[in-house]
Amino acid sequence: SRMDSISNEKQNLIIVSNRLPLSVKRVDGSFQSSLSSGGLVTSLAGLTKSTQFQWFGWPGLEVRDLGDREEVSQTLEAHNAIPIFLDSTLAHEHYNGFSNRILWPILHYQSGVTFDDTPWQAYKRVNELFADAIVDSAESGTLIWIHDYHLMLLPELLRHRLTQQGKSCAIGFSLHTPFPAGDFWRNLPVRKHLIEGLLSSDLIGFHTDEYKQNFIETCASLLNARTEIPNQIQYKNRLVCTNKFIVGIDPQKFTDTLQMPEVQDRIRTLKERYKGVKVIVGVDRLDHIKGLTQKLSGFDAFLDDHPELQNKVVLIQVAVPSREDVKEYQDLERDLCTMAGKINGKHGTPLLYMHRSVPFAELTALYSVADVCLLTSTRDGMNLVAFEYVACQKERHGVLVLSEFAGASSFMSQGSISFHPANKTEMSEAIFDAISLDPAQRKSKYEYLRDFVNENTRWDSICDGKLSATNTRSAKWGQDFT
Ligand code: ADQ
Repeated sequence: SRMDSISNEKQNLIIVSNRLPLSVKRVDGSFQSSLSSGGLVTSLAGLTKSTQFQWFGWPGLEVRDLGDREEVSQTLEAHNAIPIFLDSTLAHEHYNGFSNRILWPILHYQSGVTFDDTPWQAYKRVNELFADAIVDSAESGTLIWIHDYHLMLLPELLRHRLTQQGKSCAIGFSLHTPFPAGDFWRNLPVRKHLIEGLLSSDLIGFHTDEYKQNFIETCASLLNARTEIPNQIQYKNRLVCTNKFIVGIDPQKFTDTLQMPEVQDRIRTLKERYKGVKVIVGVDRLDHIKGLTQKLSGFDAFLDDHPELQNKVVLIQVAVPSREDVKEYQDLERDLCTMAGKINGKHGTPLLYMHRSVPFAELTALYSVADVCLLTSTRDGMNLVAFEYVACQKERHGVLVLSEFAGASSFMSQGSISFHPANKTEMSEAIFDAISLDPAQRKSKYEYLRDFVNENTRWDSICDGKLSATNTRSAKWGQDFT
């Protein structure tokens, strides 16, 4: 029956990420869940439309009482989400201590990271707890798709447990960050453990060829793995495939939202407010890698270079709060506030700096009225905001000004204006070029980007292929699971 086939499908795919796509909150003694935000959730949102799966992850809060845990599990069950409970100290050390303060900066080429054993032990422990929680739900043939840098040891820990239980499962791993080049990875004292952890996967996916190649070279130099066959790594009798998979968005979700009457109203209001003014938009999690201090300096330089444009340009910057428990992120927020104040004091008030999340409808309205989208990442796995801006520019043909260090730049540079984020003169020129492009040039750039965004939606091709990997091995991702 249909129900049978759905529940069979459900058995076939397990997705794992540190955080569940739903955040759970305690409200008046009971539990409520809501959709989390961020790149990973956006990138997998499309899956929920087409595919049945179970999603394992941390629910985002500490739940000690067994009865409460049962209640949280039931709340999440309706969304196929399965919570892995962690006590708050352990979760904090794993997430903030190791993942965000040590691993994240190294993956993004930031130097000056201090290693500490306590968070490392927590990282290992959390990966073990994830493996323990998942192994019993998997059956032979289940495809297990693990996401991101918080869980790099999980493929090995899970493989070990599965083998002990006599289960044979394909394990895929997707990294959502860059993987650094050369010997940068050596900055991490536990560099070998993490690479070995990953190499129990059958397939490791990266956003770009560059990250993939960096990883393969690190496996060769650090572990003496054999890498002469392109895209393959042979290590300890295992054959691991690697590939590039373009993570995209669901552009339809944006075009549909733009049609909503309240969004149209909002667009009219914004157009009225910024009549005769060029609107530049930026939307970023408040994170060092997004190059927000560089963005504000570059904008400041641009205003210095073009006094004739005073009151004719505005930068609307949404800085979405992120990792607020980490000191480096608190410091960055303070610096940005100071810079924003100085720019507004010096040049009239050309900068609208918002340190908050904005509702989705407001986000699409902003994208839609902006003449330019300015993204200044110093390093960035992909950057989905670039895709989202394009999805909202059907009428205006606005210009994407995109740092050459965003992964997206390796696909979108032809349709955008690229620049080096550390060079504020270059950034100033890029902004000026963007607002000066004539309609024909804008149209041709826009069409290039539109086609790219529409052709690479939500990993659909991967997901379809992935599912069939256990059955027909016919599609793209299926072929990669050999
Ligand atoms: P992020 O660093 O979070 O993702 P990005 O790819 O730009 O960066 O995705 C951010 C997402 O958050 C976008 O989809 C955006 O719409 C959403 N968002 C922004 N503001 C929001 C708000 N106010 N409320 C809700 N959602 C909001 C990481 C990597 C990236 C990589 C992605 C996907 O750092 O490089 O592209 O994962 O792999």
